[in-house]
Amino acid sequence: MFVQTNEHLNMKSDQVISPRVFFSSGHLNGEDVVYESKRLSELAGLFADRAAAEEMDGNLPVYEVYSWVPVPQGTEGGLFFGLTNLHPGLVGSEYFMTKGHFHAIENRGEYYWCIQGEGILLLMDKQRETRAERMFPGTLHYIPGYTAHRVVNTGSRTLRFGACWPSDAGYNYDPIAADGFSVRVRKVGKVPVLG
Ligand code: S6P
Ligand code: ZN
Repeated sequence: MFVQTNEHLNMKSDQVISPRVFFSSGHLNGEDVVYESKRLSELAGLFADRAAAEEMDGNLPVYEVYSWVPVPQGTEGGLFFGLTNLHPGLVGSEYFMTKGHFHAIENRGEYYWCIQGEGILLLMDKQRETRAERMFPGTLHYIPGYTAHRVVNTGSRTLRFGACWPSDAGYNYDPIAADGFSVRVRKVGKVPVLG
């Protein structure tokens, strides 16, 4: 990786500081980057066919999340930056997906953008009305406040997407843990079907 140093810039080192966080297509590296890996064993309850999930290897990685947290969680006015790698796979006929969440401060919005792969972003409002947006490289998605968001990998390679959200948004997983989304995405024949 090419890193521009202060020497390249020919400036006094107290005028320009070197970047401390690096974004490459699959990783975030640097200060204040938090990494989390989600394995099938902790996600089994998301899938309609729980028995199928429990028959599979619980160590299977389903997705990894890198979050750059440059200010403490809960800071008003700041932003976080994330990168999620959601692997391809099926539990029964249902595609691998993220847990999905509302934000703890419900009115906080977010951007997602797709870097690699293909999938579906499910957006569910408080009345459980769900709409879906296709994701493929280059798509940009605005997630309004009061809207639960989940990504489903309908492709054959890792679906990679970026995210940017307010540092005081927080997470509320409880409504999804209790009732799920109102729409599931299943593979029927060779294609994804919502229902
Ligand atoms: C955070 C943002 C993403 C997700 C990540 C995993 O607001 O939406 O970084 O945390 O894609 O999804 P989930 O639903 O397991 O947190
Ligand atoms: Zn979010």
